[in-house]
Amino acid sequence: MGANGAYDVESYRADFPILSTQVHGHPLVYLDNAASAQKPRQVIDRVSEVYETGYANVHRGLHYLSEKATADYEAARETIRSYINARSTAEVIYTRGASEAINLVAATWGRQNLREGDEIIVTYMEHHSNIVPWQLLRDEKGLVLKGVPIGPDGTFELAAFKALLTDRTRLVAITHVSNVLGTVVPVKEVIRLAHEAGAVALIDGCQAVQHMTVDVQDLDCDFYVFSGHKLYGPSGIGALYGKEALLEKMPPYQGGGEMISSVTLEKSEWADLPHKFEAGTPAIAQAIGLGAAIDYVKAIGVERIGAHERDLITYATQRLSAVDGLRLVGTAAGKVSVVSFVMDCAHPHDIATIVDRQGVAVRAGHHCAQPLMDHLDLSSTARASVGLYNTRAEIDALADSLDKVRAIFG
Ligand code: C6P
Repeated sequence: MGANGAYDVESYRADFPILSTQVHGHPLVYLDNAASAQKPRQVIDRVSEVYETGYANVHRGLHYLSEKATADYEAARETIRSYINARSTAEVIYTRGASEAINLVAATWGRQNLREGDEIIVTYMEHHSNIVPWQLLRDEKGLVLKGVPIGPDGTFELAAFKALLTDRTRLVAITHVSNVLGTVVPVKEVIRLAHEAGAVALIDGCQAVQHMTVDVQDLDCDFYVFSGHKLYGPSGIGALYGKEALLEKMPPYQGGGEMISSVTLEKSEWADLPHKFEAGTPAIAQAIGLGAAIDYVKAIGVERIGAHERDLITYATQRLSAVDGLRLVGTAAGKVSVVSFVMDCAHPHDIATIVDRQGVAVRAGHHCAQPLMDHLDLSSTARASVGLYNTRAEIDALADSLDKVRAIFG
């Protein structure tokens, strides 16, 4: 494996034990990577190694294992910092995932800084995780939540976004990549415009960090969130990036061990960043596993992964467009990683069930993006989403299995 030379998909596939399993008597074709990616041997082994030779609670013990676990856990934080180019590890908060990271910002920065009448801008293609926390806060504080409409092909229109910015806009909370449409939002420009309007910008990078280089300093975002499990790491771990100056002023999210510097019954004082936001025993092995996952992705090169996936998406777009009665949902220029579609002969749930019988895993439903479904006048879609190990032959297997759907329902 190396960052130079040909993209050796077969050797990467060999790193993922699950890819050699069979489903319903067929080789597994895993095309549900946007929901959660599979794990390479390097991550599985690293997590096992932690439990077998290096596990104890972190930041608490003076014994060898606690010191080792703490060093490995903090080394993984440095790996995340370097991956997204944060200035300092003080700006990298471990969370359970993107959802918790957004809830953290809503409950701390949002509760502290937003007042009645203040406006938050999201888009119609947000995941529920980047809508519901703001609705909860809106209802508590009397805020206004506005949604940027999306073009019929899934394009993010900057003009529509600009039209919603006002002098009451305090927060712009926008996905980097849509989990349903694959649309890539020009977040750098969105952030610049948000700042120009005096607003803070939060970017949901759940569907971006595994497909493209993310440089939070270059983007100049105030907050950036992602989950480890879509980045080939364990579930139960993710990260919140926040600018240090903002994090410093924010109150803690949860109270408990680890997030304090001193406690009396009268009052408590908070630990320094990033620990102020990390109450309780954290997901230790998962964090170290996420570090291993990032090392794995970096060794291949995220830009090379992205190029491989773009080729697959172009190919899938061609193959699926040729399936009789199939309509693609989301065809914005420059889209990445997912292909959503509907068929005139079958409900998406039926599609997912039939293709599963051929060993092909896709997701069907509203994909936790109901406002988008309403916006596009759909109840659900089927969605194939690719990862670093998928192949054109697997896209062929999907297309062939869709012919079976047509044969059964058409
Ligand atoms: N989308 C999908 O199948 P969590 O569950 O916290 O790890 O991630 C939530 C989340 C937030 N933002 C975006 C853009 C997402 O895609 C997701 C998760 C999965 O599309 C599961 S619903």
